[in-house]
Amino acid sequence: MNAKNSPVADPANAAAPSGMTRRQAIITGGVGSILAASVFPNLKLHANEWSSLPQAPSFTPFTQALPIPNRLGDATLSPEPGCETARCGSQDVYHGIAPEFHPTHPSHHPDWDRLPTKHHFMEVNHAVHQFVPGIETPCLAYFANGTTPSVPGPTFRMRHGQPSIIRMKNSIDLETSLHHHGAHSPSHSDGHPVHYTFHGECRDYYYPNAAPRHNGEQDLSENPSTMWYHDHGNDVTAHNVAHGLAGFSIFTDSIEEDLISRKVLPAVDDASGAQGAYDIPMAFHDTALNPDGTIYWDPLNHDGRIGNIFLTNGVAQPYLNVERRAYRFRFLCANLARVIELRLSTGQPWLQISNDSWLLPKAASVSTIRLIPGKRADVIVDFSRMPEGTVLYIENIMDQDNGRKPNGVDLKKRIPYVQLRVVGKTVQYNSLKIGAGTPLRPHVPITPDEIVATRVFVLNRSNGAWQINQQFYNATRCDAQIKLGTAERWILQNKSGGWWHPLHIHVESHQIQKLNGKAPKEVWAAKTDTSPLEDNTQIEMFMKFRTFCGPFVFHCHNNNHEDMRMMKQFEICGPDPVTGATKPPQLNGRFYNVDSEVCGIPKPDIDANPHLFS
Ligand SMILES: [Cu+2]
Repeated sequence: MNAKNSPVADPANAAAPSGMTRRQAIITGGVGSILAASVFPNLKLHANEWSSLPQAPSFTPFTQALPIPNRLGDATLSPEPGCETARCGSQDVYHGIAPEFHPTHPSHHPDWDRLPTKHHFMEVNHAVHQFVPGIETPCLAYFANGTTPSVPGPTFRMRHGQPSIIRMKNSIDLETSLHHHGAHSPSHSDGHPVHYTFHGECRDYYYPNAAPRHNGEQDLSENPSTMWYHDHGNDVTAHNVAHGLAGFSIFTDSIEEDLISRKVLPAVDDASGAQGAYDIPMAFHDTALNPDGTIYWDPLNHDGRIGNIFLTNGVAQPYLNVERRAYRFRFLCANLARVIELRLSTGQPWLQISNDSWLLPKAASVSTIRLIPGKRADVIVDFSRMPEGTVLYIENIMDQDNGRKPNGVDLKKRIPYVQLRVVGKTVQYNSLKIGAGTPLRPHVPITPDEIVATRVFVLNRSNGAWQINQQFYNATRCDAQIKLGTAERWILQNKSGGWWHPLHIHVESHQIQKLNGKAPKEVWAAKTDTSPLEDNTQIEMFMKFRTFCGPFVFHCHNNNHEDMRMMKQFEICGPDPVTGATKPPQLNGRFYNVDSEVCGIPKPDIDANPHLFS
């Protein structure tokens, strides 16, 4: 085992608030403990989270094959989405469906329905999974159509022009909200933290899978490639993600299909429709286990959870057999707080082809790839010149031992995450026609003359928790009212005293203009959805807000920081159909009430989220 094993410190014996033992707090888990922790924000129990972790169990790494999550299959949904008995408040689908689902809605464009809508079903429930070989660990998982649960969950497959509906049923005792990270989705379907479901409730997530419109035309430069989904429940995101609620979402369109047909990229699917053999998603996630095999979870840790077991697709340090040809790897950093910097153990550079959801304008050769929590990068790796029997590793060379920030790149502390074994005698030179500089997805820059507003957001720390502009997140407050169809300049400053914050903005990509006053490096210069707010960093970005009205959030993607209030809500406001003036923010349920009158949809169809806004 190559992981660093620290001395065991029994978390049950550490200090606890209000007479409660730490063990009681941990056993309580979930919402109860988080609320207890919120009452004592000044507790500083975790100056060094790493040293308080249970010792990692010993096992032999690279004995388990890298699992590839199954594709989320189609389902027959009954009742039909949007029908009488699938309305908000109904027994069947308590939260109904986005108003944009209805063809009479002003945002619903006819070309959304070019292909028939796909229906899917997933349930969140308890499961048991072997993160470490031989150790049965209780966790949470997404169950697809009654099949065996997997961690990560089943991979969404979506295509431009083909809407998808995922009916999500919550069968656990914490609230859940499904966030489709990097997607351009209606507010109702975006996984806003207060659009949650309780135990026994269903919500229909409607994804038009349409590109935003730019000057009236669909902007295909905005179509995504590699997204992911994860839980975003209010206050419990970190808990739910740490316990298994995350998965991949892979999107294709005509541009991507053209690249595949010209052999610039490998096929996404194999002949059976399963994940292609040369297109491999890899979700990296660090965890820690208690001696009894349960997931170590400290609800009082507001700094950011760091683990000492390194999972790829839910398995600690697996291996992957690769043929002597080129592969596409889709990397996802699904850690809560750990920043990783990936390199090949041979020192061979990566050919990076995407940043977050979007293919780059041109493929770029990079020696390492730094991924902050929430971030993705796709790469091409060519094994054709490696002899059969070669063994190499995807390794993390970023050292980090607490939730504050990494210590820096340290080759002496590198940790191999995945072992790659080159197999087969057939050499397939030039299996892909791609190299540094190969054009991929065209990029449409937002220009300064399009900007109608500038906003400044300052990230800061207060009483052991996290603020933006000296405010804790409040779901009933609109922090930015944005006019539909406009572009804005946002300036984000990290003044939180030496902490790093991966900053994720929902619903639209953002285009970094300056990072600490300088132009960003090539692979960051087009589109991104999660930006690195390192200590004392300032990022200036342009964003355009299109298609969907309603409330969305942006937040730190260190999920513990996010739950401890480093989040803000913005609302995209459309024109009043009578006066033409921009409607003021209505927030959550009330917004949909107003809009339902506009488009003629009966009010019971909409989501008033009565738990919070009765
Ligand atoms: Cu943060």
